Amino acid sequence: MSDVTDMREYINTLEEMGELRRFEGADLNLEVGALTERAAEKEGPALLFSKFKNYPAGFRVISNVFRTCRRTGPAMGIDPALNGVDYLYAWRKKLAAYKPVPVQQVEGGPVFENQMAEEQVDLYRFPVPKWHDLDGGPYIGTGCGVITKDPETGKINVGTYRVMVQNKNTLSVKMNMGKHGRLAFERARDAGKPLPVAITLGQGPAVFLAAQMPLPPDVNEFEFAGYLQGSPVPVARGAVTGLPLPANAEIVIEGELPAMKDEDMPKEGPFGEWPGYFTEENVGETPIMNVKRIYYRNDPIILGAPPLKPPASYLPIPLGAATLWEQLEKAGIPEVKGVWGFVYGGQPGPFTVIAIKQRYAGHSKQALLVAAGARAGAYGGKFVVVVDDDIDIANPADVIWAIATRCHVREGLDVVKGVWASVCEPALPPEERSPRGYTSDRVLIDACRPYRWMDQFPPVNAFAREVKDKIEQKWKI
Ligand SMILES: Cc1cc2nc3c(=O)[nH]c(=O)nc-3n(C[C@H](O)[C@H](O)[C@H](O)COP(=O)(O)O)c2cc1C
Ligand SMILES: [Mn+2]
Repeated sequence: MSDVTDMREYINTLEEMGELRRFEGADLNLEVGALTERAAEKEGPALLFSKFKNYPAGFRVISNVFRTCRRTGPAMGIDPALNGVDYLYAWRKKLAAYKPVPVQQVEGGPVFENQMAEEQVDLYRFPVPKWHDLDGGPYIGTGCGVITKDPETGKINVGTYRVMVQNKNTLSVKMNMGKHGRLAFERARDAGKPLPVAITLGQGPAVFLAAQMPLPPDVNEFEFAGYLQGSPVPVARGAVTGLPLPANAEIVIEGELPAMKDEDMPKEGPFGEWPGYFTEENVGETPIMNVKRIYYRNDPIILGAPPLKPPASYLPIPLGAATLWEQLEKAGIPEVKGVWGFVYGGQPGPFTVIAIKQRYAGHSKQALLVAAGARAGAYGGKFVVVVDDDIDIANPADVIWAIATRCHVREGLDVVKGVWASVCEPALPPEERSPRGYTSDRVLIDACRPYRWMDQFPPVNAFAREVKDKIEQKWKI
């Protein structure tokens, strides 16, 4: 298998695996977004689009790239034969063993094959699909990485924030409150200065995966991407910003975020977001970027990773559940056998499931309480379910069966009020939305067999899987 350190090597790998479908002449307005959604629903191949009407034939868009473990594995150094909770476990182990792989400083590189400077800058020269039918503008940045340097700490950050074209040389960059790029912007603004920024729009797959992960502030996402791909990310110094630009990227934009007050920030959105709804158009929330220069490879490829209505997603599994799993163990919850989410973005999301092997009375409630409050479980959480370890937590039918049959409702349900919420929480009443942030409530569901009389709980009326596998082998049904 070839290396996967840039988008083109990755495309070759996908092609060798029979995991890529090419389309020529698809309509950017109607077809690309719908095909991406349908392919994600079917867990179909990655889609590579070219020959858009009114654009140079070689300008391309790729989407539905990370939808399966088989395709995401080679991009993050995980065995692509693994699936479900086994893949998540391997990922959790890899995450825990993280060692930074410093970037490789280079001069020049493929991304510098073409450029537009100052008044030549024209973002409309790149094909951008309408990802969801009610999107408020062309979202050029979905599978992107926004590169900033914190003016106080000097730390480089790469984050995926949605990026909308405002006009030919202005973008909106929706870095939400508390995100690392936003903190850098606010610190620069406090000092009355613009924040230099660069955005990569198509890059090695590991750079995107690192950019969209909720990593701690001291982790440099380029170094994390180097760890994922097993080799340093080559970066060149940006002429306009001095920032490290991935030299083998497809397109990199350089410019600055002016020190604009919130109330002056222009309209952005709506946009179809990961919980499966459009977020409203917002005014006065989203910083803008004045674009000074665009670099791009010959026949550049934009990586599209639009959020989709669940269970479709831009990711194969809830990778963020690995972080919650780690946090549960760090908080001292023993015998956690797996963590999952059914509605997820970078975090396990509003329907989180934990499997434990019960060891003592109160063990399951303790797991619920920690999951509802731990950083990775709190943000965007809503329902937290704990089940015994015979339940297949990646299978919603099995989880519902456990809730339906094992939860003793009077003892097993709790509501916790006023927990840290995501801006994407659709059910938050308008009067509870505040510029100072939001909170929402959590439902804790104990769907484990009640510990104190567990030995009297009726046995499950199904043969063990191994027994069935063996007999099936013999009789071939
Ligand atoms: C397609 C996509 C779009 C995203 N859009 C946003 C966004 O608009 N604003 C935001 O704050 N986070 C967004 N995220 C989530 C961030 O990438 C994620 O929280 C990441 O950890 C942020 O990096 P940071 O922790 O370095 O700030 C998006 C993620 C993906 C994959
Ligand atoms: Mn970060």
